Amino acid sequence: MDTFLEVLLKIWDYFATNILTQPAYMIGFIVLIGYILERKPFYESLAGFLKATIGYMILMVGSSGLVGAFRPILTGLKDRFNLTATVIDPYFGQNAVTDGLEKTFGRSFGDVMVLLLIAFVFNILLVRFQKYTKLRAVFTTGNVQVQQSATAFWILLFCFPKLGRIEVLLVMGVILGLYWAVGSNMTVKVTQDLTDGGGFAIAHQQMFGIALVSWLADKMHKHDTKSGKKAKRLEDIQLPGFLKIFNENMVATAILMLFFFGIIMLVLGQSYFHDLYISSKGVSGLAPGGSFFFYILTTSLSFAVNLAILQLGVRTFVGELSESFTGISDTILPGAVPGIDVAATFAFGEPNAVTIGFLFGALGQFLTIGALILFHSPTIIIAGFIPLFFDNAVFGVFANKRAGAKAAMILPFLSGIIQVVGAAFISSWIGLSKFGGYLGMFDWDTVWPGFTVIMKFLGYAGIGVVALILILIPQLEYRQDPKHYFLVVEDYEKYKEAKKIIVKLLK
Ligand code: ASC
Repeated sequence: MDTFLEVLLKIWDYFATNILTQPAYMIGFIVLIGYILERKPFYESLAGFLKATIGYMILMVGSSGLVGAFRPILTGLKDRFNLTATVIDPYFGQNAVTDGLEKTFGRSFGDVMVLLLIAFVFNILLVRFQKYTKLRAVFTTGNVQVQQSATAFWILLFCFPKLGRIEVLLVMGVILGLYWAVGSNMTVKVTQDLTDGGGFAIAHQQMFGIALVSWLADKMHKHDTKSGKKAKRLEDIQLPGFLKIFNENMVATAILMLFFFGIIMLVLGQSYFHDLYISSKGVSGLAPGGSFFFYILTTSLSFAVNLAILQLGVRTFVGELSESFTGISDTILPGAVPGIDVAATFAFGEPNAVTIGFLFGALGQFLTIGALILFHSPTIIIAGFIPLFFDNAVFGVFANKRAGAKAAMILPFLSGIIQVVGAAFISSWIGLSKFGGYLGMFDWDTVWPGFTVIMKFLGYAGIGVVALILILIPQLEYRQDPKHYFLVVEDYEKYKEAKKIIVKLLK
């Protein structure tokens, strides 16, 4: 019996390490299985697998290109001003947990893969029993699942230090599995709206944020319509005179980023980038004798370059994914969509909304960080590139789509403030700030601190309360529009038709 279990665990471990936590292969295999279930010839299924995997790999080249180029610039501010600060970045957060677990709780977290198994299977079951749970999305973004597991593990130990190994795994399997299923389910409708029936949802770290931003944007839109104003989307604004050049996304991104990162890089100074060159062994930074001006220019322009790569990657795999997934949703998981990386949204909607969302989020974060320093907050936060960009840019995209340019500025700006305040509060309270990093993405600055408060103060009953809240959310969503709730994933064209009829009837 024991050896049988061991073999099973070994197989699982292999699957988790090589596929589940490597979203490119995860998406590739989902496409492969989908096509096989559709009874496509094997060579076509294989071609789909390759195209989807390559597309996702291209997306990751763009996204890690962005992170690699701009992370050192933002974290550089910490060294430049000798701050003892907590960097909000998922990878820094993961390192902080690994580093602090032994010292704080005398534990290590070797069970990540087992936890992923429990939560992933639970997520699939929740969708399989959709009739009762009303859940429609499967979380497939494994790289962020690992980061979230680490932080959730810490939070759980903070609330219940005495919890044993098995209990931790079970509680987390349930709570994280629910968070993944419920969170990505909340993005289903608005993502279908954005992508005109792209057939996927978001599985990332700001899913509640996307739902909230979309809800607020709809409110703003309603308010505008009521007061007779016609809100304009970014793409509809015709700028006069020389400002016309900003209508071209690559030009706008280049100029704005040159300005934004140019200032920060000048503040950091040339020698910082020379040192970076030495410490990174030439991977990044400014080589001796290189021109600082052109280094700044190249770095800033690489923003637009990587964004273009990222969009190419999304366009490569999204078509395959939505076509093949019907194989899965017609057979084993009816009414389901895959939840994928948030970066996929950047290939839809207005590209300038990505830049605007990022910049207004940065404004919100920087002002709030200034306030933390001014008021001598015990924890100072350093903006990390990933929360700054991936959260706020996506908020910009959804806000622009639903309510126009004004919403695409205001909502990411507010998010920037919330991110810093939320991260400062939770990371000091649970004791992670001491280890230099915190996950810091929107849901983890808002929803998870909320869960932590509930569990810390209600004890074990708090676990039940959190689970209950998560279980109720999709029920409430369903109740708002039972007729079209499943139609939106099953047949988006029909859904649009039905919705139009309703709008006409109302008129
Ligand atoms: C994250 C994280 C990444 C990026 C990536 C965006 O939260 O850990 O590596 O965002 O998923 O494409």
